[in-house]
Amino acid sequence: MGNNSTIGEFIIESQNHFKYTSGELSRLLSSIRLAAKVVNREVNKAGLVDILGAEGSENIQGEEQQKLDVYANDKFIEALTSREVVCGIASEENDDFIRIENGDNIASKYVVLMDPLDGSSNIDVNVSVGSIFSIYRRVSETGSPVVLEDFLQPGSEQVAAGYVLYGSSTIMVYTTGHGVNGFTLDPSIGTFYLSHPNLKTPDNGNIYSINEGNYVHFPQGVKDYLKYCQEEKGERPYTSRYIGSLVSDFHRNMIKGGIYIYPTSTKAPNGKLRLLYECNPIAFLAEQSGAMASDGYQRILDIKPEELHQRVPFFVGSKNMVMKAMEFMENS
Ligand code: P6P
Repeated sequence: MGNNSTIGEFIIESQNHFKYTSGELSRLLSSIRLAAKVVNREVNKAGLVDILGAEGSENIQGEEQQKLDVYANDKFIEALTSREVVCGIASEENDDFIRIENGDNIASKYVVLMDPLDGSSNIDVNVSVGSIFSIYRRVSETGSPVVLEDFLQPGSEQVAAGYVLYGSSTIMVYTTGHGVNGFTLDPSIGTFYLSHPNLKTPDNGNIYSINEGNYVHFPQGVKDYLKYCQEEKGERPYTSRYIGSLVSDFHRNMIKGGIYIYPTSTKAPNGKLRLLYECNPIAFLAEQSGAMASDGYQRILDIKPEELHQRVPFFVGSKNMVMKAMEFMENS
């Protein structure tokens, strides 16, 4: 595909990567694209909420003003449901998974897991936030109501995964297992254009992203790795960049090289990030861009999930940096 192709053209073109495709995955990705535009519009005017009506009051459409993560959740569910392309959805915002059984949805073969607005607490201070999604084929019988097992698949079974980053510009980055491509929104016409074809993470980098405020609570291996990054070797070899928004930190590290770590700590014995709709989709993108994703000891995509909202420690980014961090974890 040439540059300036739209995401719509790209999705259709890529359809021939899949044998016997019914176009269902293309329609699914297109519904995510639509939801991304709707959420983008609200995120970009979030600062005006106090002028337009704070949460709990009515907005100019007479609808009750919602918290943006609830709004984003509703819009993604609405877009996915109306296109009749998914039979089940699991979301960070919902305790249990949702069966989608209206119309042809129940006959669909895909389930979607998502964090509709990760890092939403950053919105009040105008820091970038992101939506993260992960797509699987259901494992239970087509046409029957989805079951928990459909959502508890290892990340290696993902059919597609991606994120939307609402940053200085809005970009949708996704993979269907054939590399990673980024599409930047031209808000003046509401179209995503191919801006980052075939994204590759540099094998090495000099950026580490971690909340050093938790240093005293980190495992020894993480402390040792940070000291390795900070020790003087002539000029300072590394720099620390931590936005507090996983999608933003991951996106920068994918382009520039770097490592993001959210380890276990005494405050978060299993880490903070969720395996199913944060770590697995980001890990799929990482591996498809030539990077690595681990829980400090094993490949994230090999972990067999036990529950919907389970947390895992997360080391993701440039291959040689993740391997070095894993070395320190192994030897601590
Ligand atoms: P902390 C946002 O809440 C998030 O899930 C990630 O986007 C971000 O990297 C991390 O948590 C920040 O967590 O504990 O450092 O504030």
